[in-house]
Amino acid sequence: MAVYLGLDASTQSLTATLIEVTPDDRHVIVEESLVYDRDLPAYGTSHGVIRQDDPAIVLAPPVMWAEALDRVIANLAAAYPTEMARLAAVSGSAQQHGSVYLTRRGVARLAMLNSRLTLASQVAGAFSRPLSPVWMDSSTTVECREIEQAVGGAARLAERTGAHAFERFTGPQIRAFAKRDPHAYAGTSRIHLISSFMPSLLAGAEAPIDPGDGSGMNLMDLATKTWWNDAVQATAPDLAPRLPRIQPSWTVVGPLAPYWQERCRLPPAKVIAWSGDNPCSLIGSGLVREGRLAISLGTSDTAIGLMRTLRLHEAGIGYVSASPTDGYMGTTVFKNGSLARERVRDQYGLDWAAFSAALASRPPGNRGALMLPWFDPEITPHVAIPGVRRIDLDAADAPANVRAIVEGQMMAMANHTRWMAADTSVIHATGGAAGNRQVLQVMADVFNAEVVRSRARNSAALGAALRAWHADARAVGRPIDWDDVVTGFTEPEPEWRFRPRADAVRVYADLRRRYAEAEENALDP
Ligand code: XUL
Repeated sequence: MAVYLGLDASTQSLTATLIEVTPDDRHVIVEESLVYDRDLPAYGTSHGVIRQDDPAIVLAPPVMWAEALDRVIANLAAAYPTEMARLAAVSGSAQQHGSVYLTRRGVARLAMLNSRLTLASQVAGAFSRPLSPVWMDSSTTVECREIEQAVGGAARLAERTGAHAFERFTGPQIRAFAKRDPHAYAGTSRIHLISSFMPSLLAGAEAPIDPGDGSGMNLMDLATKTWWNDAVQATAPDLAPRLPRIQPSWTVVGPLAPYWQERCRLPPAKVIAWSGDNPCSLIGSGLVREGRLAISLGTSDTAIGLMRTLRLHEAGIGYVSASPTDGYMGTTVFKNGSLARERVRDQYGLDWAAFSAALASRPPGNRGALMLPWFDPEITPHVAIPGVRRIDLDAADAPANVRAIVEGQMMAMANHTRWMAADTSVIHATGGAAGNRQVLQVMADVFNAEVVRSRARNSAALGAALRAWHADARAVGRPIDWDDVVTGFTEPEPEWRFRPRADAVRVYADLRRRYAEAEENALDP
């Protein structure tokens, strides 16, 4: 009877999912979250991030993530002592692309954690950059073009790394840091992804980057899963020695550091390499075979799907990663996800129940009213200067605006994800807004696909727990295949199935074309 822990360090919270696996039963013991704004207010974040006057710059304190880890593990150990005593392995998932900059002494500190002191107090001085850029940062357009040019063009960068240069990707972020603060860059000994920094804290030793999250850097050769020298050279001076190793997603980094064993009375459980939230979500949604899409409605709205053979998007809308199950996965990200829905909710003084009622009170197609929901700079399509556009939509009409944002988000997703999946007859919805039946019906009608809801509230944390189990089984010489790993955990909930309605599908077939035109006009006025 083994217990596995999956952690998800997302934009706004740290979630833990604890699972138990026995020969004839497998189940989730508990899923719980620490919310940065609410539970760690001293860091002054809003929705987990720190913004500046420039809307393109979005940062977060890495010491906050360390404190969150300390608290979540201590809480679990206190609340579930018998289960945590049987912990066999722990893995995790993290918001993608964000980077953590350690000094030489900071790296050394990882191996010397003292269990009588808090983790935050010990790592507070470890960073050459006290605020990390996260995936919402879009301040590196210049660096994107410089890197593309230096490697022989955007198409060549995409062929080798899976993506054109994107502002949030780690390579352009590192380049911007090296240019803006060369002194602090010179004092940086190691640059981790959030997904390699967190397991380094757990193991008390430097963890590798896995190919799934490594694909989100514009630095990794997708075919060989090694650093691509041309991109490394093009990004920043002397970058190679500052990068961690890339190792398979099932790598055992080491046992839990003495810090955790002594402080929380935990066994020497295996620390497994972490990955990005989207690669972990793929597993937590049960998408271990090609042909379906999963859509996560979270801080970002993100569509993901497994790909057996590499298919790139020519215009560089989405990108392709190595999947932690092997093979590839496509990803298309929309930055204006849950925060944009919340902006509309708050603007009209609604709560979520009133938001749903307003959504249901308007017909599919919203009588032709459209919204391009670009509250923040948008990733898909690329919008540098934010600004909401309303077409045939009265800004004072609350229900019309509610319907318009949900329909706009779904139409943008349907239009921009056609490149990813051969068959989108079934979509697995996850994330906070997947708890809203009205929203899922709009998704079904717009995509003309059946929408099912994944059972896990947090599919990334569940995917991380399942990866911990898979890696542990592999390490002890009893490998299990992915179909087996996800069985019993990821089957959709029977009462949460939404079939497309023929009348609405017809309305949206037309409206999706109008939406695409409206987007083009707005982008190219
Ligand atoms: C993926 C991306 C987002 C973050 C959100 O490319 O930027 O989905 O991973 O946590």
